[in-house]
Amino acid sequence: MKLYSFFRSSTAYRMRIVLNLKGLAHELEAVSLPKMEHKKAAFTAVNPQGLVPALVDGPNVLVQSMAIIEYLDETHPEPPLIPKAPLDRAYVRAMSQVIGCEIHPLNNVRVLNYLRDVMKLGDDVRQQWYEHWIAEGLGGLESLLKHYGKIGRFCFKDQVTMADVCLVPQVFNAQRFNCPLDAYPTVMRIFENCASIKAFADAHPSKQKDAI
Ligand SMILES: N[C@@H](CCC(=O)N[C@@H](CS)C(=O)NCC(=O)O)C(=O)O
Repeated sequence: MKLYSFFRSSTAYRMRIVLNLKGLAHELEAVSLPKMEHKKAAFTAVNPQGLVPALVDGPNVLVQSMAIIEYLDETHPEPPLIPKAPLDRAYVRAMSQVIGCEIHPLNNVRVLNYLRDVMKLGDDVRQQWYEHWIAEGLGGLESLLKHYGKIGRFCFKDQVTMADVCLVPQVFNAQRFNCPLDAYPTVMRIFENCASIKAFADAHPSKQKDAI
């Protein structure tokens, strides 16, 4: 397999964690977002949407990190990243989607660039925007994790799932943008528990060859 990745991309970070957890051999092809390589023909030939990650598996190219996670979980079931029982599956998908649908898209590079280049908003306002959606999203996640009472060491009992795979890169991003995180002790405990697992540690942006 080949993963098109940028070290700081949180969606590519999700993919690196999953490939490591499942022990799947892969090569990494770096696509620099600051250099706009994701919009150049060499990459749009792979993913016409011009977003990382993209995963090449044999003759097939897969896009959208959460769809790829589900694909890898179906084709390489061990260790499972989505539980078996329908209610548990819905719970794990829901926790994942809080991050994947309600935080990440609002704070993505192209959104921040649009706020700067088209809306002409300064750094302070863009930081306020970033922190607001982190607070909304992680605050919601913290409440939901407590509400459902399914947490153990991880979002779902003591089993690493897609929800943890989404949580860790999102917290990394929030830390990178100096967002206050004290209000989310459950999220942060899960984040720390994941950090001690090699598959997560090896996927960390600072460990990547393209880190700048
Ligand atoms: N929903 C997509 C989002 C992919 C995405 O937005 N990737 C970001 C990096 S985390 C990207 O390529 N951004 C480039 C840009 O915004 O121009 C997924 O989960 O794969």
